[in-house]
Amino acid sequence: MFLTFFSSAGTAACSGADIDTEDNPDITDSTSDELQLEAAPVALDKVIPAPVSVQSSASQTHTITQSTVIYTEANSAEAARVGEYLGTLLRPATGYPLPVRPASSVSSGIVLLLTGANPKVGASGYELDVDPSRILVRANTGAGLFAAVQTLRQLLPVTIEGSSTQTGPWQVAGGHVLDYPKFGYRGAMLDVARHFFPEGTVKRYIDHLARYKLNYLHLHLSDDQGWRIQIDAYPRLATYGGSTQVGGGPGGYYTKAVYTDIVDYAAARYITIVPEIDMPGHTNAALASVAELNCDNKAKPLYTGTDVGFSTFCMDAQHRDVVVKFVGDVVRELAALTPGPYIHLGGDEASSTSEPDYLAFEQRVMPLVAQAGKKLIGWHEILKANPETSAIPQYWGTTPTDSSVQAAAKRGLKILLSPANKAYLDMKYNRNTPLGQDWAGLIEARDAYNWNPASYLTGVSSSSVAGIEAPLWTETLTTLAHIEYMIFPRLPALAERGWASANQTWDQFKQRLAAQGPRWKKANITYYASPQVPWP
Ligand code: TNX
Repeated sequence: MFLTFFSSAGTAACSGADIDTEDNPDITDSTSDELQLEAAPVALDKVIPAPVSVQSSASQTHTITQSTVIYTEANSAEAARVGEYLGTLLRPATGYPLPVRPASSVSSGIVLLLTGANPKVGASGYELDVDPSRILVRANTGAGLFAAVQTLRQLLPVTIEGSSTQTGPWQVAGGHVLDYPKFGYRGAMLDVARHFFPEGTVKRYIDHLARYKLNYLHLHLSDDQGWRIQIDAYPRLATYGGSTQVGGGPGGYYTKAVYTDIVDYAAARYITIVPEIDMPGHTNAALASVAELNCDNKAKPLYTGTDVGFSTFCMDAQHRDVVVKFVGDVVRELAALTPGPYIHLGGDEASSTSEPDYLAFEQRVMPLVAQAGKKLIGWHEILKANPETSAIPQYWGTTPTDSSVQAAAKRGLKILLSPANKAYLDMKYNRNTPLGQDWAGLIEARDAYNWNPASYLTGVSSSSVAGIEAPLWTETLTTLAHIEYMIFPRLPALAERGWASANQTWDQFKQRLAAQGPRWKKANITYYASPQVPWP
């Protein structure tokens, strides 16, 4: 099913094509094209994800100027931090000082308040009021203010994405927005195991998620090809198990300090990291690093191919306690690095683990997550082992009907939706896409948008859906440009599915999506210029 497409140097490729994005005209690298200034400000309903409700007041345009001040809720360090984040977004292109000060009045400037919001906005939403005298944001939480900031960013001209001073005017359309998310979990995954990506790439990925109001980043930290997180109890996991990747490149791993830095960077953007250690399959890197996890007590060789399903922890009578202790140690160290509520223990494609061993393994390791004070997420195969109702199975099938998922929902479990033929960001867009895979089908921009998470699964009601997550597996991806090419424009389509209440049509959405293209260009973000989208 899985072929090796690339060496990590991007040279070797099978299927006849040498695919290097540098030379591939199909991969739009950003250029410094002159971008045309739009005369009218961006309409309030033209943002992604679509807000819950919008009332425009055409005559009420607000202009941000040299003397604009960002006022934030007095006595709230958190509101001040969001104000500072907004200032950091707006200063480069405007060239304005945009100082951040405690709000005493709400009558001028950009005002971020943690009081007076319509209760409907809940813990993640916001209200935005724009008139000539001020831009007023009200929310109940920092997360709500932060979401409003992302809306505001999209309401400003494309040139706001510039990294040096651009010509204004910096106008924002007048009116009122009331906005809050449909689902609590809106995520993306990055596989840093098949290819390792350095801290800077992960942070940029986080910035991309933040733009579209996603609030979870699942990091796939281990697989057959690499173990990417320092674990003090077993240092060789990272130093040896992390020393290669698909294609044989040098791999890498995150020290605890670097990982914590990523967690903090995400938290400052209201994104929670969900760390995954995949098991009992997808474990060759661990089996290569810790000999006693193998039935013959011999460390496996490192693996740099792209097969799946060949590795397993040993669950025979002599090894099961060793294996369970190993998992417990790893989970404890991981939990200590994780302020968020979830630890993901994988559980997929364990085709080298016998059914009884799989059940015995899961029944012993699943409780370790609760013992470490966290909740379990696992690929939906864990449902075979009857996890407790606080566990979240992540559905990655390609059909809407799955009896184990239906039964789980009936028992009260919430399901996280990642149907591979809709939400997998590593699937090719079309037959000629130079990157990615096609085992779950081809996913064009429209396909990523055209489904409804609330009613997708047969026999599972909307109230049993935790949310959606868009996984990016990286067997074929080696650079930031590759990552961006695969996520843009599908990530915003999926983000809207996780956030928006109204089920807009593709024809409505594609117009808003088209308007993002010039922003990506201006921000030097690589994307796939899908022919389905009427780019300006
Ligand atoms: C299936 S989805 C996998 C991954 C691969 C991916 C490639 C899932 C839980 N397992 O191991 O990387 O397909 O698309």
